[in-house]
Amino acid sequence: MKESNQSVSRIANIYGNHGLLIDSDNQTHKFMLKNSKTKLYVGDCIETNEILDELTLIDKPKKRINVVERFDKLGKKQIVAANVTQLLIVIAPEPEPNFLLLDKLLLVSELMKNQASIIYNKNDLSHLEDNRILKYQKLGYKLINMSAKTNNNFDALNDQLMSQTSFLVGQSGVGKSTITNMLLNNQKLKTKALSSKTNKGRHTTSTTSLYQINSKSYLIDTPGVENLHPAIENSQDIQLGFKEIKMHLGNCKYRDCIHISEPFCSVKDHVSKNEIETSRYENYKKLVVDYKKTSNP
Ligand SMILES: Nc1nc2c(ncn2[C@@H]2O[C@H](COP(=O)(O)OP(=O)(O)OP(=O)(O)O)[C@@H](O)[C@H]2O)c(=O)[nH]1
Ligand SMILES: [Mg+2]
Ligand SMILES: [Zn+2]
Repeated sequence: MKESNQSVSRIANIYGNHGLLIDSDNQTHKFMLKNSKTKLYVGDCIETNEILDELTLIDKPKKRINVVERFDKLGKKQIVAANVTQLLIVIAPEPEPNFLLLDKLLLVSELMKNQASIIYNKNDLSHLEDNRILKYQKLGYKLINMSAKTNNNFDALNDQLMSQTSFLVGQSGVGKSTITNMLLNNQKLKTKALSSKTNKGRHTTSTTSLYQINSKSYLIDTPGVENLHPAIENSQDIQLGFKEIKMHLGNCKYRDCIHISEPFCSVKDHVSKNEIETSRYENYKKLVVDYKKTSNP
């Protein structure tokens, strides 16, 4: 038995009412919930007086700072992880980036008031020259240009992880688990080659797991999470996820302008002057239309 004075552990994974937790010394222990009705998520913080070698009984988690949500197969909201401080959105030359998904993930992050960075992985396959990607740097997002395969620029990634609970997201096959493996060195996770026929990634990671990188840094690897759910209350919230739109709010004629068909719209004005990228504005419109479809079926 290990005695520790009210130290905080984090939930690493959960299967029903049991799973693994990581204590403050990066040791993994089995736990079981005292009450199977208690809601517990990966990333939850637990105050533990004593950690037992065999099985630690858990009462309830500490108050969460936030949760990451997605839709399950039936379209129901589901919590994927808790207490995340940054989203690391992974893209790669292969599979071909989905920019609508990238903008949606940036929206998720902005609404969570998290910081977001973009990882361009697999730069061994293709140099980062794509203006569609480089433009995100101009918007103020950090862009980490790296290769998990050749270990290129891993220091930049390590710096970005310091004292954060980072949530790796992105299309299946971009290399999230490979990046996690590089960071962990020894704890090998499963990764699988892209399907050669379609070049699409296979869903190899099937559960969400938290890993400790060092005493203050944690990383959450998830299966391709294309159905992450932004915490939108109404369509007005979507503009808050686009920095270059947000900076013009309040300058349109109508206070509740959503910048689609209204006259005297400052946002549309900046789009027509090419001061707001058309592709970003088009994605903004798609997200508004999509949201309206799902909220008023
Ligand atoms: N050339 C190259 N291949 C890479 C790199 N990183 C990952 N891969 C390959 O890309 C494929 C998919 O990697 P994974 O790490 O399984 O991708 P993932 O994002 O975890 O995918 P899901 O778990 O399905 O969401 C594997 O064949 C990796 O070897 C890289 O930097 N360069
Ligand atoms: Mg994976
Ligand atoms: Zn407007």
